[in-house]
Amino acid sequence: MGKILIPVWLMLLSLVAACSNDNSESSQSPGGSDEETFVQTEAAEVLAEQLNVPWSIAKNGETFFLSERPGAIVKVETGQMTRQDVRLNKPLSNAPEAGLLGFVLSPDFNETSRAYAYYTYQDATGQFNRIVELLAEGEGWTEAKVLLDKLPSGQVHHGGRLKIGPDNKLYATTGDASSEPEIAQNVESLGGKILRLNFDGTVPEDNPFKDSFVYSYGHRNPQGLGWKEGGTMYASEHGPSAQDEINQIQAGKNYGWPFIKGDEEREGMETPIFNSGDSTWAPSGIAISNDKLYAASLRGQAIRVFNLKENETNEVVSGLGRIRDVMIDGDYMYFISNNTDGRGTPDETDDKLYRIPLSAINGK
Ligand SMILES: [Ca+2]
Repeated sequence: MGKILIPVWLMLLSLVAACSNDNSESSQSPGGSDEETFVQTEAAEVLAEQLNVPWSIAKNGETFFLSERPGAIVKVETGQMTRQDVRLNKPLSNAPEAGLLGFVLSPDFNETSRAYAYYTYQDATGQFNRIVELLAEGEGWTEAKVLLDKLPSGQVHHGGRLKIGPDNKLYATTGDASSEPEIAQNVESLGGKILRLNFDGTVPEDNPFKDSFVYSYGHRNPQGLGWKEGGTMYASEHGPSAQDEINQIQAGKNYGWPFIKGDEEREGMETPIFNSGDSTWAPSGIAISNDKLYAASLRGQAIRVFNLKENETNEVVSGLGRIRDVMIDGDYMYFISNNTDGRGTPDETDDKLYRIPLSAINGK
């Protein structure tokens, strides 16, 4: 029906990539082929390549810091790429979807060299996620302090996104740890939640539940967080096999997992503002600008835009494989591919950090 600019051979490659995978982060051809598609992939410029399962993008001036799931930070500065060691106090888990995930620079990074990270570890006590403060020292990073430990972890669904809100608090997404989805409904558990922390690891006094890090609950595996101008918060979430979600997040609210999904409604629970229906986006990082929410899409192999005013969605970047994170700064959108995560079909230059002018993707 619509104008589809994806070359046929890329569509075929996507279909080939679909065959060996079976869960929500996995790789498949884009759904919703009857929708209008605006794809401006030709305008994307490569800023770094040969990244190893990159997970999140942080930027300070014109310097990028990219977390890699196996446990490194890649610094990209004036075209030079340095892979920096991260000295963590616990052994990283090598479970599927696990490892060094979220990474954000402290707002006072230039003075303090501080950053925050979210990682999955495995030791004699089990497998958990933790949120830590990292310090940049020379050409590496050291775990300086634990802010929050023993976040539930399982076979998959580790959550992992960190973002600093417009209120200058640290937010984190946690997954339902896959084996016990009902923990998402238990506000005493920190799994299946969006959490809100002070930078020193204490509970903000104005959190919705007294003495609790829980900001919202009933989440399955959220991996994207963002705020619209004016402060309205949004999150992306992986659905059970399709039915991926974009939610508007409000303090103290219940987002329904595992009781409702897709369009379903139940008293006391929030229905997503967008869901993928029978197709799968597998949305991870998000970025918001001018009432448009852009989501990195793994299985959807695209960046998908959600027009928050018009309540419409379509793909804006496609044909580069799995996309893990997206950020907007100034006139550009930056994003990282995720073809080396074991569920894609990488070439010898994958994965990559890309830059595309916002003017090239605001065609709709
Ligand atoms: Ca939900």
